[in-house]
Amino acid sequence: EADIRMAAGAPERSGLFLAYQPIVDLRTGAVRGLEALLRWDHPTRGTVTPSVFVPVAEHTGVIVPLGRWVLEQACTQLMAWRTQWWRERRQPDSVPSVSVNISGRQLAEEDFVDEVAAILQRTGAPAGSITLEITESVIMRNTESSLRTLSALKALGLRLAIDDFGTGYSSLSYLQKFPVDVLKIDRAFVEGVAQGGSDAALARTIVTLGTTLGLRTVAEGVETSSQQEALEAMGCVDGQGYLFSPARPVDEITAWLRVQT
Ligand code: G
Ligand code: G
Ligand code: MN
Ligand code: NA
Repeated sequence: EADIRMAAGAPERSGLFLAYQPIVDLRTGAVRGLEALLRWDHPTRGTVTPSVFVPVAEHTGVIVPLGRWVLEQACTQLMAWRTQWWRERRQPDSVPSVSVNISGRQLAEEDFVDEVAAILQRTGAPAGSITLEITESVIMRNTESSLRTLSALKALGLRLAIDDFGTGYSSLSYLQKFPVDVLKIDRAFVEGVAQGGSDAALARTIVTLGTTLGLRTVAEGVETSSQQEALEAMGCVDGQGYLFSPARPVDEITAWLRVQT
């Protein structure tokens, strides 16, 4: 706990960095986006996974400054790619959009929307190329204030995704009210999607719901081509998972992007 508290105060010097996992078109493999995921090369404990330190950062509240740093890093990286792509091929817009995970603690901060606006302004990142991922359970925890905050973020031009969809007891009438663009189908449903049982039925229901509401659906945790084919057959357009690529550090993902875009 003391470790993450210290690290959040000086993220770069403490070995925290962002890795990026591609989100691709399930049919063509074309890159649709990149999800920024925190990694921590701990000086003595090796690589610590975010499923260990993110909950601690949330519990202690240091996720607020840390999350701000993550967003600024991701926006800065997006601009670095756009500059590179402009120099090399005059096509900054072919750089895919970047997704950033936002924790409930950040969303609940009174000045969250102002902070996001300030980061966009400082980095020059186009709002339309940034997607904020918020879990379904966080959104549903306080629907009225979520609705207000999400609407303000939407007004800045950001894209919004509901993360881990299907696990957080959404009321469908609320879903229609929220100004979201993307539903991310939780990995738990993707796992059994090729077996045709209840996972498949639930995944199909989410895709249909997304289509009905005019939202994109992204399947998370796609590991096999039979999952990919089953999802495609359901009408799910985008996917993300080890089948395509794990999250990779900037240098590696930049090399990968050069080939893919
Ligand atoms: O990358 P990995 O699968 O190990 O991520 C584990 C968990 O940590 C996931 O739930 C992911 O959403 C979360 N996570 C990773 N990076 C961030 C981040 O920058 N901010 C927040 N709030 N959560 C993150
Ligand atoms: O909770 P969130 O969806 O933001 O986090 C994504 C998490 O899923 C990260 O920890 C990432 O490393 C992990 N992940 C990404 N692709 C796969 C996959 O194909 N299989 C599994 N098991 N995990 C994955
Ligand atoms: Mn996510
Ligand atoms: Na998720």
